[in-house]
Amino acid sequence: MTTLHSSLGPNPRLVRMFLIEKRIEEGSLEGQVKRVHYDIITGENRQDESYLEKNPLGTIPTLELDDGTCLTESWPICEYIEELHPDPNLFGETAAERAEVRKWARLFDQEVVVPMTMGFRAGAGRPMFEPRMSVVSPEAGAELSAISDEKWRYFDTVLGDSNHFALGRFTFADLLVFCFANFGFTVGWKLPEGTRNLARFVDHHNGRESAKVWQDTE
Ligand SMILES: N[C@@H](CCC(=O)N[C@@H](CS)C(=O)NCC(=O)O)C(=O)O
Repeated sequence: MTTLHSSLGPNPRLVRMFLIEKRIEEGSLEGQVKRVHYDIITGENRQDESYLEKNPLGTIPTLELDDGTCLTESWPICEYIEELHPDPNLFGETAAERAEVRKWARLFDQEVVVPMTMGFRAGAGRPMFEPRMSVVSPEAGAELSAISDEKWRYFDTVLGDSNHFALGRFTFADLLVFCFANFGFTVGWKLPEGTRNLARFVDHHNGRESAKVWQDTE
């Protein structure tokens, strides 16, 4: 059986939401995917030797296939799932559509996710992350958080009246943005002032069945 090594946090929750959108939720469809939980607050993911063999970086998630192959990095894991389960389509039907979805996902990943997560690790997340990795100074962290907020504003503008970043329908790009907004909410961040389109977008997608993963305690 395929195993999803999972935890708190936006990356495993992105994959979990993706599986649910594909209706491959744990326990359904003959239990296609089993979920194993790690406590990332205590750093269990970086202490468990058997997990480090699956993912030497120690980060979560990892998707372990039946034959023992371990896939890491949330976005490629989602693309792998899409290839095996093309319906409902979440990355685009044609090469041009996929380029459009990946464009928004890539922009968001680089422009928002990188400064937001680095800013978090240097600020509120410092006690958890400083023993695990290089973390920038609190001042640099505050600057990165401000840069990320500026980019959230850009995403608010490009979203406009729509609830979708690409193709006029729900795609991986929406899922990525939704997960990182929710990650922010869980660590006391708020949408930057004036980002009404994003507030409406989050509210809209909160209605999805898959969004319930954000109510879990694990
Ligand atoms: N680029 C990776 C990031 C994975 C990542 O940073 N996961 C977080 C949880 S959202 C984690 O493992 N945090 C605990 C740690 O780094 O020890 C991905 O896309 O999966």
